[in-house]
Amino acid sequence: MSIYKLVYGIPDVDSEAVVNKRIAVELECSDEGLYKIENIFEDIEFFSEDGFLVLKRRVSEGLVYGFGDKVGALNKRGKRYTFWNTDNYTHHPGTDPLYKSFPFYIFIDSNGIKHGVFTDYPGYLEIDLDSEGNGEFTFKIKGRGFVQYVITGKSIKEIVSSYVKLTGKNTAFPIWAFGYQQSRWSYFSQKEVLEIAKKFRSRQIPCDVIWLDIDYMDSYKVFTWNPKTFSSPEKMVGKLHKMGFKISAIIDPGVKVEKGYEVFESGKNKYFLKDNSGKDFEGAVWPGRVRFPDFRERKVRKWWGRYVNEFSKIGIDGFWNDMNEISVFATEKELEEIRNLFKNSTLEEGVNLAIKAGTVGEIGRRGRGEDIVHLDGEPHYKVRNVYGFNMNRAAFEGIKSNKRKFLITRSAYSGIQRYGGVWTGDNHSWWEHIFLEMIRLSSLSLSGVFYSGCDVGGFGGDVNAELLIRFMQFGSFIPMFRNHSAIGTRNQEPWAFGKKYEDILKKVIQNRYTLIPYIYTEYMRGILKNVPLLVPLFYHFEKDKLTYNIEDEFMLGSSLLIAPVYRPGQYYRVVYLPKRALELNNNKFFSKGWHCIDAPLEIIPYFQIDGTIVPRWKAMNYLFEKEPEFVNATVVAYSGKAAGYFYEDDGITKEYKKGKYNLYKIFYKDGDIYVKALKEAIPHKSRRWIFKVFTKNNVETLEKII
Ligand code: MIG
Repeated sequence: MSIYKLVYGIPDVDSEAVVNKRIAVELECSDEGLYKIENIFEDIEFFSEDGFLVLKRRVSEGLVYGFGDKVGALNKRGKRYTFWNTDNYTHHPGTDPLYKSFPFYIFIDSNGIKHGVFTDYPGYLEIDLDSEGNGEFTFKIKGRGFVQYVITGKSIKEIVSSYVKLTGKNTAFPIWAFGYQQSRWSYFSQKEVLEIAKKFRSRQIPCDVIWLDIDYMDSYKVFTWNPKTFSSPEKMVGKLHKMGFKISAIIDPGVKVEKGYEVFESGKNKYFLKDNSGKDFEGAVWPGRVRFPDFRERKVRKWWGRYVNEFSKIGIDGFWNDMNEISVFATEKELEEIRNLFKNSTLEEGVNLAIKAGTVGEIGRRGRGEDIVHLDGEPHYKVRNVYGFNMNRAAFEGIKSNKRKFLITRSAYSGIQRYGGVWTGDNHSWWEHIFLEMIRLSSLSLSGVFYSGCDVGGFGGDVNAELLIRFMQFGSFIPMFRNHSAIGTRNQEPWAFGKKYEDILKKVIQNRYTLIPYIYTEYMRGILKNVPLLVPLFYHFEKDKLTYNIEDEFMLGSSLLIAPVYRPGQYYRVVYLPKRALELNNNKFFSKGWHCIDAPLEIIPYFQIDGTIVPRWKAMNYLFEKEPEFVNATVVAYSGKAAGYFYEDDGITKEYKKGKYNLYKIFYKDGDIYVKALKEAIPHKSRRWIFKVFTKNNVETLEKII
């Protein structure tokens, strides 16, 4: 395993994605850029053209995975992607660019030899993965130079973990981040928020987190509360906490231009991005006229971080950083252009212009590279893709607490895992998006982000009962299980479609809660060992080449395989199993290979791989409601042997970093259960464990105090 650093041209901006610079071996590139690394690839051309630098590389046959949550197939070969963080609220399977930039991919050649390539450039970047079909990859940047890290390794696991070592370990989320979460744009008042909370408790539908979208603010001014609709936020938060909820509030980067508004006054002419004339750059977003903090500057992060910290003090438990691509609806200049265009136009032209007007802002355009200047003088096009990264970082660095932070961001760059997690942005209540999100979340994991989620139920458009159930079934097996939807769309809380569907959804959510000991164990072991939680099948079964193109199944941890239903009217699923496994709805064994599995509406097929033990407990209404008295564990031991893990810590502080946790390995062999404490650094509460053991011809129950 090695990491090589290649330098092309004269890189003059630092993305700060790489934290562990020493582990890379620097290799020299000749002037022509002709280069070879252990016969992996061959650089054939390197030239500059109209302000762009272009590198062409010959590659062998092979598959390509990664690139964060970019859309497209799991295997990205044959596509061309642009890295230019963009707010696209109507994205579909062909849309590019999107919110985030993770220019990291893993290459698997036809002999199974693997390597990873991380192109570290935070400005405008295009990567063409052989879209011409002539065996060439092209890397093109707007700028003077870039750095590339090439990671070799024996396995995909090794390459992912090296990449994470290079770009930084994942910061651990608190255990409640694995509970169910309810959001909507928006719950419009504290009254409505409390009503939603009460509904969860009275219906006994488990829920841990409630989210506040932009309407909690006063005129969308960041770090304020609407005095009418959220007149006593502290009381509201207190009540929610008493009921066992955590609260996560949205933060937008644009600061409203308003005389006397403190955030604006303290930031103006000092902390905001500039335009070409040296004045603060202005754009229009939700609050109207806004200016944007330059989060790349440490002093700006400190200034912003203090506000986040202050704001959190009434008990806000987490934040989501939105609109940080940055998304700008329009600038004065653009509005002026559009106005001119509309003058003297015919009706027909007007329609076309209106369509164009709709594209003012981020959608479909590559502008604003030239008209924004950063405080250190860098043009925006060289550093755009780390804007959201640094906004999330400002919150991470600013919140003073010994607790783990709960921060997610929509825009991100490689290395974001050090400061938080991500969600995939504005998907739709479309069947296609269940499928798409499986691929996006799997690819995010390969790109180093272990806590990720998508808007479950779909953000845009109206969901229907069947789609909501299938989306929620899928959502119950992803790291962040958050139902969220857009303003003006149909409500999609678990009770939104009446009793019959509510009952099904309640069970779906409860099933998630029964799995928390397993999910948390796998997540925390992954944090410690740089292993992602949700992964494509090939991550754990890379010797099985058939898994390389399976994109509608995934693994949650190393023991559970999930096969969501993602088309309407489908009451079965064709599933590929890379190993014998137990289907957990009907407790039936299936051998390695292809199977058709029953999936009536209330069932999502999911499997426990043979040879594993999965700890579970009884569902609860929220995570710290009560200490579970016993643990149920499923032992799948067709051939008489199985093993699994159980991890425990306080779930909320950073003490795990100092090794304050317990980790047990549990074995089943010769008809009995054995436990080995791999680490026991905190007091352990003994519990009754009830093991349900599935062997070839038998099911039995064993008990043990652990
Ligand atoms: O312009 O805050 O992706 O989750 O609900 C839309 C309102 C702004 C976009 C986010 C979405 C959020 C919405 N926001």
